[in-house]
Formats: sequence, structure tokens, C-alpha cells
Amino acid sequence: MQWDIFCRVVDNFGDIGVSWRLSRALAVDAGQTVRLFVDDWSTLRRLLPAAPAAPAPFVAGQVSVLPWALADASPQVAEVVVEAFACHLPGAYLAAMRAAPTAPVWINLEYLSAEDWIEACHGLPSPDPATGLAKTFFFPGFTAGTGGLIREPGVFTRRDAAQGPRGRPDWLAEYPAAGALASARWISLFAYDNPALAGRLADWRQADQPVVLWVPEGTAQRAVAQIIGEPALVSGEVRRLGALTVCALPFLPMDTYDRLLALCDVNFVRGEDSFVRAQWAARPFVWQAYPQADAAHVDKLEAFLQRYLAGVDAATAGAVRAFWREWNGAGGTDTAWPAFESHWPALARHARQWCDRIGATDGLVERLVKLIVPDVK
Ligand code: TRH
Repeated sequence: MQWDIFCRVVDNFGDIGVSWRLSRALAVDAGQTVRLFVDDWSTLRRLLPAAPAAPAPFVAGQVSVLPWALADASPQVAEVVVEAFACHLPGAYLAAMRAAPTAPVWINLEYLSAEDWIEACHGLPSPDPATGLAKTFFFPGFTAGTGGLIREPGVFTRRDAAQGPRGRPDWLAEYPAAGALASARWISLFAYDNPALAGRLADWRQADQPVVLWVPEGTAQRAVAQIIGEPALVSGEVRRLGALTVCALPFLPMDTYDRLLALCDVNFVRGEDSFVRAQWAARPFVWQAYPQADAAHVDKLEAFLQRYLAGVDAATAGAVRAFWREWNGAGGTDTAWPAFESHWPALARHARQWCDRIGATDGLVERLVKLIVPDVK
């Protein structure tokens, strides 16, 4: 089938990250014909450096990637139209959808959430007042009654290879960092501005074993530089501060970022896509939810914690809850790290079990294809 996927960048990378990952999985793993329209070429190029410098169509991972303006210029309607995150389709394209002899299947891909209410809304059609066409709401989520999570077939094989004995030495050969020991505790950091970061850097400086902190370029890298009293860190630079070795990385290609997640003992992630990738890495992680003015992100955080920690022993669950709340500015007194760290072995086991459990069900692409073509097995 032919699919058109539309994505506008609201903020950050997640919208394009998810849309690109979905497009690639539909094309490569599900054999669909996919066009991806994006409005923000410079953000796209951060994730897909192979994209041409100026907006122009190109093919990557069997997906035709097109500048947004081309949808209005020659609206040729696909059989399935995915509107990512209620991004509002281009006017001429909408008109063409209305005029099409057979109306396309119109999917609104929503943000991921662990909240219970999404099960009731997932898969519901709703008439669009402007066109009269039906639009179906598709909610990614963690349970059987939701749209699931994007998971390419090779993701666990690649993770397991990264976690083999050559994983860290090979990484250090590619990203040399003087003093970064393969045997140290490795932490990756991808975060929004976060007042709790200074306290964690202080904890890691004083840790009783070496800590290597990998920080890709972006908000978190700038914040680390500021906290350690430097104007900026440049990719490849390393700073030693007590037990802590800070390693500044470039913004990594997506698959390389997956590898980093697989190699670290704990991953600080944010938003939506890195949050999911950290779960496939099967390592303990700390999630910073995308902050929302009405504190809706706290509900999302609590809903996820509820699911993630079900069945985990009370002491470990309490330590995770306290630390994640603190990291999200949702309570705490900036003291929860030592307790979180002391539960590391139990957390590491749990991270693997959780990944195996949520990874044993259909992924988002399978569920989406089955929703549209219900007789697909
Ligand atoms: O960039 P984000 O903060 O995106 C967020 C969320 O999607 C959120 O739901 C949305 O509302 C908001 O944007 C506007 O975080 P996220 O979702 O983790 O996306 C980051 C992407 O960047 C993800 O695909 C992983 C990728 N990435 C790399 O490819 N290389 C890197 O070095 C890093 C750090 C990330």
C-alpha cells in the first residue's frame, strides 16, 4: 500500500525521530511504499545527515523524504495518510483527499502515553468537521489495547552485539576519551534543562568508583559545561573531575545513539523516542518527560512508573519513584541518587525483564498495519 506520513516539528527532535522511525519500519520491515513530508529541514538533517543541504526530495531507508511544500504543489493522495501528532495536513492535500474517488484511511498518530484512558480512545474514528472524512486516532502505548511501540526486527540483535565483550573497547576506539575506562560505570545523558543536574554531577564526582558520563551535543551538554564552569564543551573533549570523566559527543546518528544506550549502565533519556529506545536497551534508565505548562507530564510520569514498577520489590520501586520524581521536578529534596544507585543490581535485572515482556508483543508497525488491513496475519 501507499502511505504518506506528515510531520511538523513542534520543538526538539522527537516528532521527526518518531515519524522517521515509523516511515522506515513501514517501508523496510513491512514492505509498504512510504513518503514522509517534513516541514523543518534543518532538524531533519540532524537526524538524517545524508539529506540534501537544501530542501529537496531524496530517498533514505526505502522512504521518499519530501519537503512539506511539495504536498501542496502536487497533491497525489496515498491510500493511507498519517498525520503525526495532529500536525494539520496541508490545505491542497486535504482538498485532494476530499476529492479522491476512494477516501484514504486517515490516521492521527498521537503521543505515547502509559495512561489508562488511551485504551478507550485508541482506534476510534472521529469525523473531521472540515472535510467530513473519518480520522482514526492511533495511540502508541504499553498494553495490548493500544498501538504499541516502534520496534524494528533487528533491534535486539544489534543491542546484544553492542553488549558483547568488544562493545565498549570498540566504542572507545571510535570515540576516544582519555581516562575513560571500559570498566567504569557508564552513564549517558540526554535531558532538557534540569535544575537537578548540578547535584548529580556532584554525586558522580564523589563516587567511590569511576563514572564516565557520555553527553551528546545539545541542551544537556551545554548545561554540563556551565555547571563545571566552562563556556562550552566541544565534541571529543574530555574533562576529569574527581571520579567523574565527562566525555562530550557530537549529536550521534540514531543507530549509534542506540549503541550508546546499549553500552551504558544507566541512561538518562527524555521525551518519547529516546525513552522507548532506552527500554529496548534493557538497561536501567531515568526518564525526563517533556515538560508541559499544566504539569500534564507529571501524570504521564506517574502512569508510566505505575506500569514499569508493578511487581518490583517495594524498596527498589520506592527508590526509582523518588529519583524519577526528583529528576522531573515533581517532588524530593535532591537526595534520592544514593538510594537509586544502591538498587542497581535489582534495577538491571528488572530492565531486562521489562524489555523482554514489552518486546514480546506486536510492535507499533504490526498493529498499525493490522488496523488498516485487518486480515493481515
Ligand atoms: O527531542 P525530544 O525532546 O522530543 C520531544 C518528544 O518527542 C516529545 O514527545 C515531543 O512532544 C517534543 O519533542 C516536542 O526527545 P525524543 O523524543 O527522545 O527525541 C530525540 C530523538 O533524537 C530520538 O529519535 C533519539 C535521537 N537522538 C539521536 O539520534 N542522537 C543523539 O545523539 C541523541 C541524544 C538523540
